[in-house]
Amino acid sequence: MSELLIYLNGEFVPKTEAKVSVYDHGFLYGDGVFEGIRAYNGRVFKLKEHVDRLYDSAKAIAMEIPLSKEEMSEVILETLRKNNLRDAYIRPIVSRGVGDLGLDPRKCEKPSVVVIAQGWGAMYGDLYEVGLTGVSVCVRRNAPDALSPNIKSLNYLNNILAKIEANEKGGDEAIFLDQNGFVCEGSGDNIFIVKNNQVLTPYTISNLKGITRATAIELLDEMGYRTIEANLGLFDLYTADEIFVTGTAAESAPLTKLDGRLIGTGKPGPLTGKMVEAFEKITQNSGTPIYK
Ligand code: PXG
Repeated sequence: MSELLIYLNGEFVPKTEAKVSVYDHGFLYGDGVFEGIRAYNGRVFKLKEHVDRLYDSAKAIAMEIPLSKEEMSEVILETLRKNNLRDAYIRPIVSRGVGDLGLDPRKCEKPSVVVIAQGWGAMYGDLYEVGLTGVSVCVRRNAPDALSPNIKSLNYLNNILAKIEANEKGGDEAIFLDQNGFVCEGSGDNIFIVKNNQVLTPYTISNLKGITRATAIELLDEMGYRTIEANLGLFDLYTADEIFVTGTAAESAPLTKLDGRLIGTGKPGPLTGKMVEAFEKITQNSGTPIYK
């Protein structure tokens, strides 16, 4: 098999040659933004939404991406075509660019733009049937007035610390709380609970405005469930009938155990099952075609 081609600042280069400078502020400071996108069955799922969020993240860190949104979308599609991909994980990355050792972003002349696309299957494998084990972690989510969790920034240390803690405690996914003890999200996904036939999810002040979250809310709407945004505590999670998480990587996945408690029956619940099915259907049957 020939080497994967990566888009790097206007060119397609083989994976082993796709390199950025050690003076890039993405490397030095985590100064940049990224997206995680999936392609299913020859189509890119929610391409516009992901490109819009990439530009919103850039706006929030006062960085101007040197491509229009249309150009960025075309680069994403072209990266898939160059690698003959139909089912893929796509990672656009825009960093502040090459500067000097000082923090000042004014020293960085032009943002670096990278798009990686590679083949990818389900993240959690057979855990979709069994359900994930969650662990609420001690490390708190970045406060919105420190580093907004709405920014999909290259600085994912907060999430990585949560992941380390979850791994240490034998969980599949970390559940973040904020300084007030309200539930925020997972390390890479949003969270929903079902209780007495009502669906609830945290407000997005303390988490990423997930595109899968928005899709889930639409799908639930079509099933006759109006999702309520609320402040949720661990008590609400422990006593929920069902919990599921949503994300580009995780898709929609049941969470059946949390901090040693079984959630509901301890098996993926009926509404979660319907969500997993509906999500699979929409990803297989919608999106921007990669090939003409
Ligand atoms: N919260 C956080 C912190 C995320 O990083 C989501 C929620 C879900 O958002 P979307 O728009 O994808 O529904 C994310 C996105 C990984 C990985 O390797 C995770 C994400 C993206 C890319 C890779 O686990 N999560």
